[in-house]
Amino acid sequence: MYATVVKRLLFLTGNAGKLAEASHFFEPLGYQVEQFLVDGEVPIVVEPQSDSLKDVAIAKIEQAKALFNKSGQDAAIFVEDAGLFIDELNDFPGVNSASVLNQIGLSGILNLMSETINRGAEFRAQAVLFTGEELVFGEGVCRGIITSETLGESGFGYDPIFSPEGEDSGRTFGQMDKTEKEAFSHRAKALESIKKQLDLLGR
Ligand code: ITT
Repeated sequence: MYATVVKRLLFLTGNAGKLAEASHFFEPLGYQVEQFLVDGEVPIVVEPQSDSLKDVAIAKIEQAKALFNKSGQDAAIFVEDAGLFIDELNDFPGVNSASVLNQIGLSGILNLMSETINRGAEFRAQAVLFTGEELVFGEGVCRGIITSETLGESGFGYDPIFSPEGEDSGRTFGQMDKTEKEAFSHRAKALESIKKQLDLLGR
């Protein structure tokens, strides 16, 4: 009998919500997800000015690889870039979702949309995993609507104002637990795609 090998996955992120969702997804599949730290701190990562989540994610994984070489541990490394793209606001806040949330908050988004009838929007996620030999990319999109008020306190970020398509009772991500959100989310789709490719690679 061989012992089950637990694979370590180091996630370079400063976002505790993203880390918790990646752990929730990967741990039942035999991965141990840890935050990527250097000297006990989340390293500072420079994000390029770009309209492309993929360009930002590639810049992050390159920086993670450089830091990882120095740390010399045996693990896969992982990054993810995500954002909320609102139809009537020409995809705002998009790649700037983190800074916009800091600056105007959920109430700022709701105010911008107070007269807006078309409430369509989507979350997009671009994940990249470095196995130690190859880069594996996964993308996910989740369509939905921006609600007219904040609903729920679960999740993080924009979750209380986003209700995914196919959620018949109109609940937001903020009103769901992790398993429920995973059934719809952009992140779960991106991670699912990565997992399938790792299986094909025999990793
Ligand atoms: P990193 O350190 O991983 O870059 P971040 O918070 O900067 O963390 P992103 O740039 O990927 O992460 O996220 C952009 C913003 O979109 C940020 O404010 C998130 O809170 C928000 N966001 C991303 N995924 C979300 C989700 O599933 N639900 C709600 N908000 C989300």
